[in-house]
Amino acid sequence: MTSFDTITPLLEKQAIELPSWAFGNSGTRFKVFTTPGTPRTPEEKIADAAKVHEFTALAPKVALHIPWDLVDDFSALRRYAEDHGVALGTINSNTFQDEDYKFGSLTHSNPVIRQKAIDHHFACIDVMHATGSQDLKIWLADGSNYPGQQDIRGRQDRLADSLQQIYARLGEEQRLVLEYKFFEPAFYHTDVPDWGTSYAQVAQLGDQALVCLDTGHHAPGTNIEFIVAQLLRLGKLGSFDFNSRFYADDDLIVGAADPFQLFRILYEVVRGGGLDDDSPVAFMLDQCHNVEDKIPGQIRSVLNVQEMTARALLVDRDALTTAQEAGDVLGANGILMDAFYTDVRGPLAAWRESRGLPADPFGAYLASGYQQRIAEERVGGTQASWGA
Ligand code: LRH
Ligand code: MN
Ligand code: MN
Repeated sequence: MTSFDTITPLLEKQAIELPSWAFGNSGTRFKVFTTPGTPRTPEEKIADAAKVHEFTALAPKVALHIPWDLVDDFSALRRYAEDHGVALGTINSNTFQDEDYKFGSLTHSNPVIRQKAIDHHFACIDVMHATGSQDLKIWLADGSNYPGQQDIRGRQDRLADSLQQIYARLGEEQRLVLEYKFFEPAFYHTDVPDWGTSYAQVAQLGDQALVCLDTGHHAPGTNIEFIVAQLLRLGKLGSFDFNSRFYADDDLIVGAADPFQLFRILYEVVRGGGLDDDSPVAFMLDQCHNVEDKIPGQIRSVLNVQEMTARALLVDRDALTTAQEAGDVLGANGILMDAFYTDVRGPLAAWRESRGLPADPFGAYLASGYQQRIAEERVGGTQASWGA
């Protein structure tokens, strides 16, 4: 197996973007439980995200959701983030909480409503210029509930036109990433339900348009690592929204439900050059912490990604290729499983200490007193999303 020392230069460069909404209260349509110390402003969310980076050195960027993180002065928010040791990352648009979008946004048949949705994305691009963000992430709730309710073909055409207009507004360094999700909130058809549709739409736009893969957005049993391999092969994997699921879009801690799946995904990332310096892939979390404390939840998440990345990097790829080409079925499988079963927690802890970080970032955070301080200081936290 590859030795741990040889993989640390790659691990050192690992960067995982945190979603601002992971720090707010969230829940299901049944109840949003509150957590003491929950941020009340975008600034407080950023301050909490910065703590995750301080203890792990893994999370140098914070993604924003507009309008959840709307502020008067995004340049000032950028400076605030930088003062806290982090940068602002992906700007996520939101066309799913406005009455006007009941029957769609970028796909809507009413030109006034469709223009409103396009204009929202123009406003997001303006925000990106102020925040220094690279990516505009678009996820659409657009779809229908009943066969015959909508012209699904016409909606694809309008989507293509809307995306074209948004794409034309991007700056040279900016990118559009189109996220797909197979269902919810629409239950019959969704306008961007799968990687193929996202790929077909972004391929028409140009090099600055790529696919976003949210690990929670597939039907049960989907071979997600195959999609990762294919999109990397096509040069169109722009970003990940990491989380884990047992049933639907559960938004649980990445690596919690199925660590082996996370390993397999990260192996294909490594295999496909997704960790290389010139890789287009941005790694992001998209999670909600409904019942657990949010900052420790995010720390656990980035550590899970780091651990599985380390294991994926430990795969002896030369030996694997030899076994694969020799038709050695069990030998090849054994080589992959050897890396998966390697406990990297000890070497990772020692390596962290050698870089001046806590060996146990999770424990160090809990002992730091920050959680108690914010619980005392902050009263009346905000809700992260659409949970109520
Ligand atoms: C949709 C989604 C998308 C949204 C986020 C809050 O399910 O994954 O990325 O922006 O949740
Ligand atoms: Mn997502
Ligand atoms: Mn989702």
